[in-house]
Amino acid sequence: MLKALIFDLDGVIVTTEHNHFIAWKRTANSLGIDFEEEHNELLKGVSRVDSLKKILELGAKTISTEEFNELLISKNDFYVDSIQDLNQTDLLPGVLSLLQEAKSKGIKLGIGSSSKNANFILDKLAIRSYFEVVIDGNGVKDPKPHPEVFLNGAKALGLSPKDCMVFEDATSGIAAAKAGGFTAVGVGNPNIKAQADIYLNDLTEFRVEQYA
Ligand code: B16
Ligand code: MG
Repeated sequence: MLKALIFDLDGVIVTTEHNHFIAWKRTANSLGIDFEEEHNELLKGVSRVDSLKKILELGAKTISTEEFNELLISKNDFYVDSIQDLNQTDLLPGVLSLLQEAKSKGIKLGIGSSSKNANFILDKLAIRSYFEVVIDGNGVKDPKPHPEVFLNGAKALGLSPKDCMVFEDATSGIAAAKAGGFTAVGVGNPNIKAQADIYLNDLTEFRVEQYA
């Protein structure tokens, strides 16, 4: 029985993935590393620290801890600057109506994001009040593909993973959802179609009554 929907944020609720890409491309290029959309696919849903590690691997580069930490700060400053004007019109198709419908049917709602900027983004989008729990990159020890972020979400909602659906746009997130025993719904990224339990082009395709 479906009791809760847990949403990834970047790429499912809002298209901030392109902003992450531009910010990481700038960081990678400053290190002399080529970075294109196909490389960015590997970073979707991946924590900030692990993303920079992957970029360094890609360029077979080693840097000091000090430089590593400075790059994390400058990437985030650039990224946060680029999303200052984010607002409710930036929500992906079907998000608002799905949140409203689920809420009216008594289905609980949560966020399970790797992003440390999740609350800032939810406030910009003016949808924070829909969610009973927001688990983000600040409260998680093991990032996606580890299931911790979603398991913490289910626990905070007082539910078992089998009663929750997880909506994700990234390989790491689908892997995390499946490892945690959730139904993994892939959204808007054809690369994860085969990996997900259910696949939707966007959230307008999801029918609550089919599962509730
Ligand atoms: P931040 P999600 C993830 O958010 C993004 O997909 C990923 O590209 C980003 O590196 C990660 O958050 C960390 O974000 O730098 O803002 O803490 O898709 O899990 O909602
Ligand atoms: Mg995502």
